[in-house]
Amino acid sequence: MTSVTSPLAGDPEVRALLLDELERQRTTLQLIASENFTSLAVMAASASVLTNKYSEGYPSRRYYGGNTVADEVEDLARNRAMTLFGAGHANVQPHAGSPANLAAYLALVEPGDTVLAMRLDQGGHLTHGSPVSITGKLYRFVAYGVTPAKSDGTGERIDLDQVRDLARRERPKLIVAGTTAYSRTIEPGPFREIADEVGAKFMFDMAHPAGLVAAGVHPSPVGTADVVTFTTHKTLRGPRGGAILSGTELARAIDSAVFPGLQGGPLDHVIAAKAVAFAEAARPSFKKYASQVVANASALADALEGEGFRLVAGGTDNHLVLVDLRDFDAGLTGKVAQEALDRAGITCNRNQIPNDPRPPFVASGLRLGTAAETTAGMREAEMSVVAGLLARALKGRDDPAELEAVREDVRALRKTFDPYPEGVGGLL
Ligand code: DSN
Repeated sequence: MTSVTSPLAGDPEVRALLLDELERQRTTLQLIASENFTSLAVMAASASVLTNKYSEGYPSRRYYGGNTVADEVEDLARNRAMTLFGAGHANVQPHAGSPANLAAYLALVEPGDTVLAMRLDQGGHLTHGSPVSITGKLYRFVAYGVTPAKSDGTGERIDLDQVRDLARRERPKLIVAGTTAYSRTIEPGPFREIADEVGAKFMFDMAHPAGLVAAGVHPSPVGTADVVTFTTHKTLRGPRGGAILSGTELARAIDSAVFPGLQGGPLDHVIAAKAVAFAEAARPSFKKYASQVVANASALADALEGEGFRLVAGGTDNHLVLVDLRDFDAGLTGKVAQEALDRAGITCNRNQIPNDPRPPFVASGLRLGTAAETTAGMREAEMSVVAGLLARALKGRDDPAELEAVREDVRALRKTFDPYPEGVGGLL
């Protein structure tokens, strides 16, 4: 890692910071449900010469010259996305998930229209109409949530009766499904039926399960929803970015909502990296990976329950687990837990649980995901070890020696499951 040929040799300050981050990712556990470790191929494409190019517009319809290669790259990415998900149209230009969602709204509804979506503290996303998001200011969002918790774990599921009742009463123009902190399968069919009954369009934000959908281990909303938005960097294991799928009938509306409606020039280097990721996700090895992500989340859930944690929705069907910390320790907040775990080398994020009595900045839950550590090679057996380390760190959160001891154990575990055993090639 001290190669004198590093392209960053002339900027030792930035290089040192990037090496520190590489070291952090290699020596601590990455359990943030929306993160992953990309392949070196994805990383190389996103660090490529296409960062120099301006290509406002779409392939064959650009506002700048010199776009022959950019056109081919974007066509490749679009075609690979369409093939991977079985969609009639793909737009791969959104810079991230939030602009992808905003572009979908721009294409499907008018400012002031009513939209039905899941509330943030119930597992939804900021761009599903939170009052602090531009989406909540532009449109009239009405929120649905989950059913009450039940002691047998069958509660805290998306409340489809509430979705139907609200849809009948509010007559939304658009119904949004999709979550950021929901550990169960989301069937698109019932949403479609409700949308059809009230004459609404249906959008599915599959940012979290996109990789699971690509691999066939989560039901696909493509073909059922009018528009499907997603990010490429979570379970899909691509570069940071967003994308939108639809049928051909909405292609023009979606494309003009992304550009010129919302964005200027696309990030062509990231589009190249998206193309790489779509091809990687089409391989048989990715199906195995995605199944293992789900199996690992389930093993992590079981082990955490064994450590005395209550799991929201009683467990998981996907890549994430939402832990309610209150049964483990009534006085332990998500914020304190996240900070203690950081000191122990376990990276995750605090999260509100449904009907959380604490505000979002404090929260009563932790959200944990298995996409990244599965990429690093961990299996069910390691998930039990991870749950034990997590419980130890939280019990010993006021004891710096115990936190350091956990950190050492994490480091040792990480040596066997290193996401970048050879470093990151010539990139640093
Ligand atoms: N960052 C995404 C997540 O963590 O789920 C939401 O924006």
